[in-house]
Amino acid sequence: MNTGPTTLIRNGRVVTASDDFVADILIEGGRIQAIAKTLTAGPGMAVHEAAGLLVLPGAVDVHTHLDSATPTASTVDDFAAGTRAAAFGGTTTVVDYCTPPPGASLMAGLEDWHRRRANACVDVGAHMIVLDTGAATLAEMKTLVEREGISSFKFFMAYPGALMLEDGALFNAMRTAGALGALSCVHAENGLVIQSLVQEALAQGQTAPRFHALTRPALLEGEAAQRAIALAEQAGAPLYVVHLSTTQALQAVQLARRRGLPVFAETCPQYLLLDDSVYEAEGFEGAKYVMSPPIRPASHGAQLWQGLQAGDIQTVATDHCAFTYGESPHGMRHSKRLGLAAFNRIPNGAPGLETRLELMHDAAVLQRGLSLHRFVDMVATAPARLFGLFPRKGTVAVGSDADLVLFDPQERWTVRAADHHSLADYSLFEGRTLTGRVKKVFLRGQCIVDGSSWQGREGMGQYLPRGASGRP
Ligand code: DUC
Ligand code: ZN
Ligand code: ZN
Repeated sequence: MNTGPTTLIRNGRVVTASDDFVADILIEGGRIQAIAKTLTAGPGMAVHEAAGLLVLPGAVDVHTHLDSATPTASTVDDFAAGTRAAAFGGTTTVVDYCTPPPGASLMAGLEDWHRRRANACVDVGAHMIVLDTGAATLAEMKTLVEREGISSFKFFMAYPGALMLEDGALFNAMRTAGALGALSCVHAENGLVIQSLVQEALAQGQTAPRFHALTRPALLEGEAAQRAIALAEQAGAPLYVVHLSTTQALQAVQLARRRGLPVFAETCPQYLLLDDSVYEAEGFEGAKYVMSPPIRPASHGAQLWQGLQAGDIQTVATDHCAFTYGESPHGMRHSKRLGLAAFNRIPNGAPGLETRLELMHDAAVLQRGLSLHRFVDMVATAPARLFGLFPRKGTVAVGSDADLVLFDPQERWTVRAADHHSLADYSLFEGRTLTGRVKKVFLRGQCIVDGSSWQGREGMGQYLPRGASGRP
């Protein structure tokens, strides 16, 4: 039950995936109560003037890894730090990947995830990563969907011996997910061939960060995406390709969609806005960009923009999986320096939660002429719809949660990691000047960000049980 103050947001330009109008918004009990040309402020109401600002739905990031550990490394952002960073960037809903510890059941993994997410500052849901397809695991998938509101699963086609499902298991997992009305999310890279290339590179003494990218070629993402699509078609399951980064994978998705298959794709700002020259940086600097899939040659980014424009890529998420570059003050376990001796030991992942909305406004709307509607759709509405959160999240409508962003479309500013709230000590976009800035953020009617002032609270984020996923 939300008992937030009655609030009036006045004279803002409300932009959703389909509408654009100037109005007042009345918020009561954490929900949008009324939207009208003119609403009158009552006694004791908090009034926020939004003339000249866009009023956007709180953004929805459906790909994060907060407080997430592997045997050798842990992400530096826990739920408190990561979701505070999200809020400052206008993201009020996060769907995070729950990785069950090796040997643990999915339910045990979920319990542990709930313990870790308890200090979240924005609302959070979970996808479950499935590492085996024994009968007990398949039965747990059903419980997760029907009882716990977890309606999407991630399957890895990479990392043999650790996370990868071989094709038979992948097919079984997809069939189970599809029958439950859940969405199968795949990490599409051919893990076995990559393993060979990595071993070969290391044997030749090729240990620098750039070999991470060279041993994960684009072709192997395309092949895996194609295979995932074939297996999902055979399983009768909708499919969502996460962090899609290549022309080849995009073409596979486009072909499937033209055939009418329920295949969806997500990309991330780093694949749209950076190119593989980042790996030529001095010394160990390239480690900042070690993530999987890696940053690709520029021609791929150009194709991804076309895919977004054409609607073949539906969502832009971050894959926020933050490590520090330096060792202090958070310690070696959180640092890219774990891989100083060899690229395959560099923790995989990068920060991004705080900058997605502003980067995409600048790059998509101002630089490439995509509409404001399309921008809102890719960062908020489409992810909410695909992952069973709409219309509670992802739009501005009477009855929806009052998760709102007041956005100045004209303010110019420069990205600096030093100004960020993530505990990561670098940004992939350091020094980039953007136009458009988040000014105020409301979570269920409570103003949690006011300029540079934090007004939220750890633990105020609620768990979001989700409905059926995989329906656009
Ligand atoms: N895949 C992800 O989605 N995130 C981090 C690393 C990876 O391989
Ligand atoms: Zn992945
Ligand atoms: Zn990820």
